[in-house]
Amino acid sequence: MSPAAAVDAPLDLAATAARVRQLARDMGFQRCGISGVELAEDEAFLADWLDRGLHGSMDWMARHGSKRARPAELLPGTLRVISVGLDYGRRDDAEAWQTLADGERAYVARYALGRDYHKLMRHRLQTLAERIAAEIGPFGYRVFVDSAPVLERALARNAGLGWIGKHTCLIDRDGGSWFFLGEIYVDLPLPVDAPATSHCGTCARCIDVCPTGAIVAPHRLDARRCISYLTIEHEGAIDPELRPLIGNRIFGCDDCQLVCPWNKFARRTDEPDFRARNDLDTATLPELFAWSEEEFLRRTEGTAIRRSGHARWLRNIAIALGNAPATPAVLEALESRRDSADPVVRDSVEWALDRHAGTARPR
Ligand code: B12
Ligand code: SF4
Repeated sequence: MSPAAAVDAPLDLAATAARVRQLARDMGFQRCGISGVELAEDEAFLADWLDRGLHGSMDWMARHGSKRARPAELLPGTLRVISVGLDYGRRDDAEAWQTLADGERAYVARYALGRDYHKLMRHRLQTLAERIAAEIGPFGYRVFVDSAPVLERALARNAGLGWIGKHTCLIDRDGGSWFFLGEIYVDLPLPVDAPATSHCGTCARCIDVCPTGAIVAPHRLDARRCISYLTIEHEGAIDPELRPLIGNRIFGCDDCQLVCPWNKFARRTDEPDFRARNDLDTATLPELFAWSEEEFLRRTEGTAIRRSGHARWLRNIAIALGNAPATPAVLEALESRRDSADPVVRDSVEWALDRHAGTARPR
């Protein structure tokens, strides 16, 4: 990182911070705040989480040592972090619950229905940083959107964007938790915001609703049980004991956020890129199970779903079909993939058919 450039007059840091917030709003970010780089308590929590193995097979969470909790180790010279939040809320909770209750339909997490947020946000953050530089002169910075070892929620909490709820998502009292996070690490000693304080109180709805009991204590998530991890991050077969609990969630999970009372205050995004593609908010399991690999790649281009690949997509849908009512369409869909070339898909299909055996399928 190059040092902050010398400018003719000394930089008015308070005015710069105010401009940063204004420019962030102009770029479409609903939230913006500034924090320092001190994360010692969070670092200890992260180390404990990793020691307990709660990250499962996400080895990349452990790989970067202390960099994740020490911004200046990731980018030398970093003094402050500008955190931004971008809404993806849809205000369709009733429809989401209806989908979850309809075993033949597929539930895709709200965040993944539209375009992948990573590129969109990174591009906007880069433009934001360039605009700041155009106004104050060159300075050292780098933008991140879940692209490097960054403790995004802790930084955003310290920047006043919200508090870390018992489900571990960041919640803003004015807008709930349906928003993505991104950051700009900067070498400017900008004035910092006050951290947000917690407003969860005694509410434990997220812990109680979690289908797999993944929130093992307030603020402690066992990723190995989380449906989001199982359907998106986990490779290979899913633990048969957890399969029935997954229901029709084929990519990610939102239950802990859907029950959160603070999401009553969430706004509906008007971001066209976040509109559902391929009717993923209304699709049925047999429809999605019929996608060939070529169709999967074409239809999911530019979305977060594409990265996890066709085989995992089929594995997840096969499990959901095993949890669905044994209708002819469900059974036919499963039969159609009994000879899948992928052993994990085949295993999931057999498991699903076994579940239906005795109900409708003569075996
Ligand atoms: C790994 C990861 C996952 C994993 C693990 C989740 C987890 N809770 O860690 C899995 C795959 C399960 C996952 C799922 C989801 N994720 Co995710 N995920 C991440 C990622 C890459 C890292 C998170 C991390 O650092 N985990 C490490 C653990 C230790 O962190 P933690 O549990 O939050 O603990 C921290 C605090 O709670 C705190 N803490 C807790 N208790 C206490 C007590 C004290 C005293 C103190 C001081 C601190 C403290 O210490 C820790 C460090 O800050 C971030 C992006 C990023 N780079 O940060 C996105 C991110 C967190 N995910 C995001 C999203 C949207 C999701 C899902 C909603 C997607 C979905 N619908 O399926 C789910 C939500 C599940 C859930 N309940 O968390 C968003 C969250 C936005 C928000 N408003 O919070 C992020 C920030 C990505 C982004 N750029 O927007 N995710
Ligand atoms: S995302 Fe789903 S499985 Fe994961 S903690 Fe929340 S409710 Fe539980």
